[in-house]
Amino acid sequence: MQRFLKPFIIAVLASSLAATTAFAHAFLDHAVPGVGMTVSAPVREIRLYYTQGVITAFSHVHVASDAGAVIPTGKLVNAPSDQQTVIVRLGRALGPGGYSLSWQVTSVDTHVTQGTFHFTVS
Ligand SMILES: [Cu+2]
Repeated sequence: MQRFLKPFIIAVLASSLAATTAFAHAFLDHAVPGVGMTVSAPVREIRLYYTQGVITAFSHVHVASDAGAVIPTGKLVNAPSDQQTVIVRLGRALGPGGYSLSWQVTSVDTHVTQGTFHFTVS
C-alpha cells in the first residue's frame, strides 16, 4: 500500500507547487503617483506596490521626463516591514510635466517581471 501511496502523494505535492509558482510573480498592483494619473507638484518619491515580495538589490527603475531627461534615482528600498512595496527616491523633485517609469524587478521567488507606466505632474 505505502509503496503506491508515496509516489502519488509526491506527484500531488509537485503539481500543487507548480501551480503556486505559475501565479506567483511580482506584478505591479498600483503605484503612487498612480498609473496614468495626474498629481500636484512636487513629487519627491514614487512608491510601487507589487503583488509579491521584491528583492530590491536585483531590481531596477528608470524615470524619465517626456522630454527625455533622465531623473536620477536613489538606491531602491522596500518599505519598512513590507517587501511588496518599493520606494523610489528621486534625485530631484519632479516639477510639472509628464514622466514615465520603467521597472524591472526580481521577486522573492527569483522571477523577473517588467513594465512601464506614465504619470503627469501638474
Ligand atoms: Cu514568480
